[in-house]
Amino acid sequence: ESGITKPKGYNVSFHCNPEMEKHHFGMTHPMKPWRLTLSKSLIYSYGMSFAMDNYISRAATYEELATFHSTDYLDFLGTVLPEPVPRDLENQNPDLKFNLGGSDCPLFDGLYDYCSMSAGGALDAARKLVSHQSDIAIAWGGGLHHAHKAEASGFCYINDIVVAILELLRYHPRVLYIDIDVHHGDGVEEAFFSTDRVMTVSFHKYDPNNFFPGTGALDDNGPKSEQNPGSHHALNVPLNDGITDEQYAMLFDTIIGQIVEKFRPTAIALQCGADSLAGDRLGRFNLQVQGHGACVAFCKRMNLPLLLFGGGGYTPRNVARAWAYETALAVGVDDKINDYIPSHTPWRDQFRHDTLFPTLEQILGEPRVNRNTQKRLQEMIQHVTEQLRFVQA
Ligand code: TV1
Ligand code: CA
Ligand code: ZN
Repeated sequence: ESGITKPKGYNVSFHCNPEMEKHHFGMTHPMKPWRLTLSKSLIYSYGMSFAMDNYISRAATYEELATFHSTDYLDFLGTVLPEPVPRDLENQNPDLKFNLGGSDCPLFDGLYDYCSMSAGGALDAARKLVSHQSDIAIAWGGGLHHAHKAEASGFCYINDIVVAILELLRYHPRVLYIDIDVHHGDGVEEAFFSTDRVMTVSFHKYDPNNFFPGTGALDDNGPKSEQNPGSHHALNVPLNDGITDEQYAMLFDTIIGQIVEKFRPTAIALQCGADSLAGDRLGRFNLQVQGHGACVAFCKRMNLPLLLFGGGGYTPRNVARAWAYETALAVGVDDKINDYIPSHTPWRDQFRHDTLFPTLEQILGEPRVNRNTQKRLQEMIQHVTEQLRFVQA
């Protein structure tokens, strides 16, 4: 009858900033920061705040952002103003500075604040892990994996993941970065191309001509050179449209299991982009909330400090379902979550049945034809196994 209580001897921290959620990329832009508000409402409605340490994160400082980003770029990001007259969306300005101001990465009011708050949440989460105050730290407002050192890309301006992993590396010898967003985690991969202390692995839709960002082929494993300690530490799992929960879980468990055995990470950073769910406005996969969450459950079972980031996710009701379910997995109440909904919750019965696990026809949109063959999946496992022969913890 009582709500969810804090598990003993095991801590989850939840980092968010309501100010971040108020920012707008523009009316038709797919990235909607209010999906964070929607996710948090669902999480709180289930009473999960009582099982976690909840923090309003601060904004990252200029110096913290400069651990990865160039000062030229940060200075420009801090001073550019939104265009007074909105440009035609298709009319891309041909000479964008730092790729800022186009349709993917528009300039909007409070842009610098939005970026520094996203990174602040990720950094706070990383610090809870390194100080052993949390076992799992959650920053759904982070996960902006495309940002480069001196360039915005794909809705991402500041790479909060890189900044947070740099913080983990001050105390951890080896960090495993996993990316289940439907897009390739190119910015994070590139940032750690030349180190053997971070292994990056991204699962994504791959079609070099028709799907952003077009990188992340199976044999893209970083700059190949004898002198580069980072070679073989960038892994990619390029997928086709329509992959199912079963196929994804088989790949994820096999590949991540092998990596953990060989690379022996001391911490895991998992980007949980929810655009890999079925029915996503930009995605192409058939993952259900259960299949997406199974990745979080697998990482949790590794029993290592775990940082969970958000990322993409463009059908807000599904983003909220996935991140609420994954918060429940982190806390350890997923198997009985409906029992915990506080009795005063309005519409309690509606949620109990199908909020987190809607039936197939309500869900997540038209399923796509599955274009992933078992043969191709086996080839990918084979390739990863070969790369791992070069990896020694
Ligand atoms: C404004 C309004 C911007 C409507 C952008 C979809 C829009 C997209 C819009 C869009 C859109 C992309 C490209 C093409 C590169 C461009 C958070 C040559 C309906 C992590 C970023 C995807 C994904 C960028 C981010 C991509 C993340 N797709 N409508 N833009 N140019 N950009 O293809 O990984 O989820 O689509
Ligand atoms: Ca990915
Ligand atoms: Zn994405």
